[in-house]
Amino acid sequence: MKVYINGKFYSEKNAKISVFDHGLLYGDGVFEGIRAYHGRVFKLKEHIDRLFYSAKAILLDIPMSHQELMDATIETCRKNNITDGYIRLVVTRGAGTLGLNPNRCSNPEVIIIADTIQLYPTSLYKKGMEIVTVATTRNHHNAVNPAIKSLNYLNNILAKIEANTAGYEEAIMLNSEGFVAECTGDNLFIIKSEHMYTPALSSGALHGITRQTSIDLVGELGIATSEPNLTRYDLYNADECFLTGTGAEIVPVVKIDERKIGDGKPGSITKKLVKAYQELTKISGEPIFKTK
Ligand code: PXG
Repeated sequence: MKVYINGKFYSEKNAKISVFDHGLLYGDGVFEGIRAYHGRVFKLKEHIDRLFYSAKAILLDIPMSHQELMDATIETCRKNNITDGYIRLVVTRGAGTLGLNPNRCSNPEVIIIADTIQLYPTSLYKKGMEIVTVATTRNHHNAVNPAIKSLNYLNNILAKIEANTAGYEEAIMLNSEGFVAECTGDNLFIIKSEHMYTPALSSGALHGITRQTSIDLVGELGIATSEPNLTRYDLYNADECFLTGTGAEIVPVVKIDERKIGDGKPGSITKKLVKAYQELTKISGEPIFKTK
C-alpha cells in the first residue's frame, strides 16, 4: 500500500508522522471517509468541500486547493489500484509543542489512505439492525460542533462503547435537549405514513453526504422529507427506520430499545432506497482511471 503524505507517497511501513503532531496529542485536525465504487470516487467534490468547511471552522489552513486535493485523492486510488474501496483523508494541525497553542504548529499534515473496506455482513442488511439509545449526549454545538468532522471522536466512541457493552452494534445519541441527533457514525431516518423524517442538522447531526443522497433519492420516489425535532417516541412508532453513512451505506433498523419497528423487517421504502443507492454508485463519481 502507498500512503500519501504532503505530496509524496510512502510505503505503509514508512508512512509516519510526528508524535508531537497535535492531531495525535489533542485530536486537533479534520477528516473524511470516502468510498470508491466501480473505478469511481463517489461524491468526491462533496467530501472535499466538507473537509474544507471543517478545516475553516477550526481555523486550519489546508495548504492545497480543492482541485489539488481532489487530484491527490484520485492519484492515491490509482497508485493503489483501487476500484472499490474506502479512502481516509486526514488533515492534522501538524507537529507543535506539548502545549495546546495551535500557533506553535508548523505544517499541517495532509494524509490520504486508500484501502479496501471491511463491510458489515450481508445478513445484517437483510435482517436489519437492532440499536439502542445511550446515555452519552451528542456534543453541544457550542462545545465541539458535531458539524465539524474533527479528529476528536471521543463523544462518538463513548456512545459506541455503551452500545457495544449492551450487546448492540450502534447507538442512538440524543442532543442536550433530549431530541434525537444521530448514531455514532451514521445519520438516522424514519418513515411514517409515506413521509420521511430525519433530525435537522441543528440537532447535532453531521451534514452526512449519504443523508443528502438519501433525501434526494427518496424524493425521486415521490416521498418528501421533513426535519423536525424527533423524540424516541417518534422512532418507536415509525413504520420504517434506517441509518445512512459512507461506510455502512443504508442500514435497515428493525428494533430500537427493544421496540419492534413496523413489522420488524426492513421496510419497503428502505429497500427501494437501498436499490436506488446501489444503482447511483454504479454510474456516478469521479473516474480513477481516466481514458484519454
Ligand atoms: N454522522 C457521523 C458522526 C459520522 O461520523 C456520518 C454521520 C455519515 O456521514 P456520511 O457523509 O459518510 O454519509 C458519519 C460518517 C464508521 C465511520 O466507521 C463513519 C464516519 C467516520 C469514520 C468512521 O462508521 N463518518
